[in-house]
Amino acid sequence: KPDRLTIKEKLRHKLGIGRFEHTLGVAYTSSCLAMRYGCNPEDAELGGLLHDCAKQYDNSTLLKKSLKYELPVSETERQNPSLLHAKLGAYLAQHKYDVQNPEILDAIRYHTTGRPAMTLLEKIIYVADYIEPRRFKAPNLEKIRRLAFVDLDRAVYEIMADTLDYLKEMPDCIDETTREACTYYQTLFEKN
Ligand code: DGI
Ligand code: FE
Ligand code: FE
Ligand code: FE
Repeated sequence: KPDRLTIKEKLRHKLGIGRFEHTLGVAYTSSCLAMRYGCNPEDAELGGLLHDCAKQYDNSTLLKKSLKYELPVSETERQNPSLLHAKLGAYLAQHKYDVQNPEILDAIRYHTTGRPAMTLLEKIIYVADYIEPRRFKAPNLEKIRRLAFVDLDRAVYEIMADTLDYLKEMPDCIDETTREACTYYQTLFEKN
């Protein structure tokens, strides 16, 4: 089983101090949300710790490594390689940090775009990434921080809506999965 302290130690050196602090924030926030919603808090913490483990690479390195490990790279990802830190992160979590739980790997893989019908753990990491205490200057942060502990699906939806709103000036850079995810959660809340 991957050792959390060893992982933390590695990440502290790999990520800058700011990103490492963000990472710890996501790990602890994920663990809290897991307690609230009945998910395994250690899985959530591990997913949170590793969600940005590929975030330190620049665009050309992200692209190069993704191709080297034969990860599927869409046209949007080729144009916006920063998106790849999620997929590459899932790959590295499995092959360099020895995480084998597929649910944790998917939570890392989809933490940037989200996706339709996310699992509980996926939603937890996705939301924790947005609300962790070190995050500032995101729209509606206070409201979403509270909402996250009241209605997790609604929090996912609000984050997606704000993200899409932020990206609408550059529609070409919106990933298909981001779009599908947003449509899915929009429909979910229009029905209710
Ligand atoms: O890695 P973090 O900064 O902690 O957070 P993240 O992985 O959720 O990345 C957030 C950024 O990703 C945010 O600036 C919005 C952007 N993003 C989300 N969906 C898409 C996207 N960027 C592009 N180009 N396309 C998307 O579909
Ligand atoms: Fe990220
Ligand atoms: Fe995010
Ligand atoms: Fe993050």
